[in-house]
Amino acid sequence: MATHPLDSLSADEIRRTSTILGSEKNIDNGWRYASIMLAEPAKALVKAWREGDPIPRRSLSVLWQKATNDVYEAVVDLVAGAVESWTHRPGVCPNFTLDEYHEIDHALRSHPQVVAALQARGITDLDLVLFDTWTYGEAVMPPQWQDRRLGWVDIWLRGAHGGNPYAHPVSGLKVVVDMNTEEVLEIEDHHDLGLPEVAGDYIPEMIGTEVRTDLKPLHINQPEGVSFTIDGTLLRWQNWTMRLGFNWREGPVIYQVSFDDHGVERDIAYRMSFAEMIVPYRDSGFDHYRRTAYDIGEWGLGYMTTSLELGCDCLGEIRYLDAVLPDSKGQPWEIKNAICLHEEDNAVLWKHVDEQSGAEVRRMRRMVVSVHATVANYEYLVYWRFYQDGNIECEVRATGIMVTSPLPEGETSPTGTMVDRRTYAPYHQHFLVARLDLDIDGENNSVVESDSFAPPISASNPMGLDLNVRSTVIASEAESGRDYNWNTQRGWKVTNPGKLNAHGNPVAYKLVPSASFPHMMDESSPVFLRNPVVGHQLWVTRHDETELWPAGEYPTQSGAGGGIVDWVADDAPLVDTDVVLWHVFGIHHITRVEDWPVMPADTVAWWLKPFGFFDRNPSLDAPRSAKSASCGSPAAAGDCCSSDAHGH
Ligand SMILES: [Cu+2]
Repeated sequence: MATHPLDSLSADEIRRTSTILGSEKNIDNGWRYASIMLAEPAKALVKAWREGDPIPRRSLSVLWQKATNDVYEAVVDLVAGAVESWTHRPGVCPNFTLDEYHEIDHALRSHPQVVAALQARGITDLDLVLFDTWTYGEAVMPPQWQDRRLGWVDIWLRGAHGGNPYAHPVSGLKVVVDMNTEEVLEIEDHHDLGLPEVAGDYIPEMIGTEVRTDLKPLHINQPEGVSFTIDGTLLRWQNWTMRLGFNWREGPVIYQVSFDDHGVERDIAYRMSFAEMIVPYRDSGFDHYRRTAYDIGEWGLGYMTTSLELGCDCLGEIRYLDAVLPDSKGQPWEIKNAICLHEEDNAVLWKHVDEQSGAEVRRMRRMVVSVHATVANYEYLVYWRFYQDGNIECEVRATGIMVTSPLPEGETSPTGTMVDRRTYAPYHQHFLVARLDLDIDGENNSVVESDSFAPPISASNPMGLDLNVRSTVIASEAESGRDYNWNTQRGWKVTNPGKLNAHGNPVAYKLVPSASFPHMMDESSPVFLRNPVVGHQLWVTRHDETELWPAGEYPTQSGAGGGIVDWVADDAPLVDTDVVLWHVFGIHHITRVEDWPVMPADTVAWWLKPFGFFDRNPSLDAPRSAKSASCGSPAAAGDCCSSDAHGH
């Protein structure tokens, strides 16, 4: 039973949705569900909702008829038990589903022509073969099949049973399939560069690596329990309160984030999530030219989320939340331990050592909300972290196995790094788009770009020492595509012009972008035209319930345009209004040999930091460490530090 309008759909609600649609719309086995998720009530309704009020419950389904490829969106009122809307969406292609992925694998395994093509290359043990279905962008779809639900299938070969499934690319061989009929439309046999003898395995037992035995156990215990509470989906920790959701597309969604500022509950964000991920491979070769994965819109970060294991994925006193998602028949399935909640020690929060008062030091603790997603060869580890000083950090780690390709003996590639014998890993980029619906002390916010600069030497600045900050209001959507500027250490503040802090300045949170990179694409190229959102590192839009997917609502098989560029076209004013930030960040992956055969996690992060939101350091209430009776004593300070009267 839902206890709040933002609670994600339960297994019962997913089942009820497909039951109602089944009877009202005759949905049978000729149909598939791409998704069923909570149809979120409008923000104003959620904010006005009080405990005890009726809870609106609606689901949003996307489903299609396999025989005709016709796509429908259905809103089901779960309280009334009736279909509320049923909308035909011509010309769009819904996300691919896990069920289809497995069915295509099954079909190709026994397809005579596919088996023969593999045999021609000396591949006879089908148990070693992995069929990896990808979706297309419209620009690279074969023209005769533009109206189909079309998959192209990469083929990989393990070196041994149980070995790395992505060890050996079967290069030059792709299968084009109709996802609805499971029909093989074409076997593209472009070239055969053989199977170089690569060292592609990484499991110690398989490769005889001697694993070190001198790593001592590291235990993280909280004998008195954790400092946070989880009540349904409501998480409280120290001064923070937030609500957690989960859906097939975005994975975790963090709602209604607020901070208790000396008894006053102050809003910071209404909704934060990852809205899209775009991974173009920057290599025009036959093996790679179709690779532009939209892992969120095409496949779903939620669908790709994997169960976490205590002691392996997460260390310490962990609380897990399970996730419930629909399969392609509209039936619920569960991801056990999908979201990990725990506290972490993170060294020192603040400290000063003084001759008279001694050392005053606080340990930094952070509340972490994390998920892991396995998207075919890659894993993405997502960490939302909340700190005692009001900071929010969003970190993403990429690990897993890189896509590789063989080359003729003696050749190298200008678009990749040699990582093994006759084998290179193409350069690629992982763009992520975070959707940040911030509400800084309410909805009337403005966004200010902040640049540092050095004014010229003048009478008032004779030594040229001065450093100033210039603030530029992003006044309307048309001017909202903004780039990071290293030369000015640019950041973006979301301010509330109607709410001043004790020092007379509008309260604000600052987006500190430290994981940004330029797109480096020709702006006339299909890859850029299909996802112009990567053209800038920040976009700002006026809040609109319907604007959720910045690279298009249906990016699968999409062409040019859609999403953010359409939304900013009306140039809505952005001053003193409800704003949404879209932050583009990620990993510019110039592949390394050390990333092979399994990639050590590459880590990027950005921050939301209070900037005059509080009147001073909000973490003065952080307690001293329990065991640190000696930490604060002047004697202890005198022992270890000589008196130093100079400030630095
Ligand atoms: Cu990468």
